[in-house]
Amino acid sequence: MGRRSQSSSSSSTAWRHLSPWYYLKRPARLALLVVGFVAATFASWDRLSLVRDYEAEISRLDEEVNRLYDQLRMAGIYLDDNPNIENIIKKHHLEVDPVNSVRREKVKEAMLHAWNSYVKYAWGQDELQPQSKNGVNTFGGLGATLVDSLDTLYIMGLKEEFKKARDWVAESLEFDKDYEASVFETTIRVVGGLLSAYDLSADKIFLEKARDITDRLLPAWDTSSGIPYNRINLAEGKASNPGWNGGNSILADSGTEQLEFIALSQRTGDQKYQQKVENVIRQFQKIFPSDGLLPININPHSGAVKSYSKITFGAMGDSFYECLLKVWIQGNKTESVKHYRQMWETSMEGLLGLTRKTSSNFYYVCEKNGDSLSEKMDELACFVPGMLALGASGYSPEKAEKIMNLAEELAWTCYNFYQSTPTKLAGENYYFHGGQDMVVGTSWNILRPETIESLMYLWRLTGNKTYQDWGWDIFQAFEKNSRIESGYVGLKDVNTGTKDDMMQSFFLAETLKYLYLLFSPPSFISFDEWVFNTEAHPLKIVTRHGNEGSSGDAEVQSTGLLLMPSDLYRHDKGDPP
Ligand code: DMJ
Repeated sequence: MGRRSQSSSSSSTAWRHLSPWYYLKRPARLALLVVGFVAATFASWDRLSLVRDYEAEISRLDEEVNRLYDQLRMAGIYLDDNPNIENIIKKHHLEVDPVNSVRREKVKEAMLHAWNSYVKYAWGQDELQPQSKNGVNTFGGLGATLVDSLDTLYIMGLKEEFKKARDWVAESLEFDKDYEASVFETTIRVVGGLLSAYDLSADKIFLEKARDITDRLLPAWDTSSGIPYNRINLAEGKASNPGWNGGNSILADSGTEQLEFIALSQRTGDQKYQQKVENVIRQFQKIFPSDGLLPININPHSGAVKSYSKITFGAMGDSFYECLLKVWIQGNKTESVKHYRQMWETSMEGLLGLTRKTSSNFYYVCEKNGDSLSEKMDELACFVPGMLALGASGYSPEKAEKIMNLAEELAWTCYNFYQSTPTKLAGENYYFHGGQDMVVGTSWNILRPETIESLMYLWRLTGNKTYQDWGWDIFQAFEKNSRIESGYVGLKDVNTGTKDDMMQSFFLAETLKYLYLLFSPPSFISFDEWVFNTEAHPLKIVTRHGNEGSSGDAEVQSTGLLLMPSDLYRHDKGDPP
């Protein structure tokens, strides 16, 4: 037989095994085939059901692990590489406080409610109008609420929400806007929010975006004195001051960018940001009065103050003083930043001079117009108790005690701004006519954070849990009056409880974050390692050596700076300083 007919005969032999007739003629083989088929079917079915069972078991265990992990977080314990709970408690000196755990969870739930409402109705826009269920671009369309919320989401362990926000930043956040942005608001919310997200997550996208927006802000510092204009067109780089202020720059708006710009220089290695803001402080030194109280209006060309303009620790003055202290802390309290502390201490003497007390012992900080005192205090000035408490430890023990006492007295006043109204929410400002007790002036409440902020500092720095209880009272008043189905709103009037239609981005950035920290162990985002900007964005303190010049002396340690989540939860000190 030829090769062709041989191969066709062997292939027909193989094919015959596929023919039913082959098996019908051979019953033994048919039986064997059926048994084999049934056995294989059972084996595969059994295997599939085993895989399904295992998968169900794994997912059940996963849920159990997550539940236990949440319980640990609620108890203030953050697992690192050592899962032995006894060791963790011992190592971190943690107190498991069930009251705090419950409170913290409630605050986290409030954040989720605010965040989910923003996601649903205003995703990517600056702020949510909860009653109208609309988004509005109050900051030029920079996703202000989203960027302001990044670190709060991270800190509260809301990983999926953080990831979604992070992807929006990477894919959709852009700054080429034909919009006159506030240099101050953009710095504290957007630059601060991005830098904080970078320090917490080590994700470089945040640093890139922070650098992009800051480069667009920089032309604002191109004035003859170097004191910045307060507004800038982000697309064109054209800077100016608003006409309503006579062309002047505002103190708080011009002197509060230091933390963010210094942090950016430290993280990029580019000194230009730091140089711009350090020059502003040098200019302020030239005009710094002996009581350390700068009027709120400054001419950016001559660098001179408008001497009869207002002096205040409230609106338009406030964060300048806070910034002086915090740059000193950010700079490791070294020689190169000593002048910030000196200026701050001088200003605190000025603050003592503005402080009065009512017949029923409420301390308050007055404002000054020219030579006359005005017995008015903004709720905005309620950051002062926290600032004093934070700065107290740099004084001699006797002076520190005096400063701490004043901090506690002022916090009592601020708490009573809330307690004294029918809604238990504070108005925007208060009058103390002739030393009489507080009377609400402007009666709105826009979900501001300052009192909560101070309570958080005071609780951490005194260990007195009363401050936590006060914070809880305020939180409950927000829940009662400000929470609606589609977010949180402010009140047009704290006497009647009439609601407004705005969820301010700082409610998520500051108010809820400070509340969460108020009920967390002090070692969590500790004051030894982090400094909070005026919008409550924690920036990591970078090692800075003692005697070098003021610029370029920071030790940029990318590996030390870039925190992974596990680093964030690794705490060495558990007690208040
Ligand atoms: C925030 O944007 C900042 O805290 C700023 O320093 C003052 N105003 C609001 C909150 O009230």
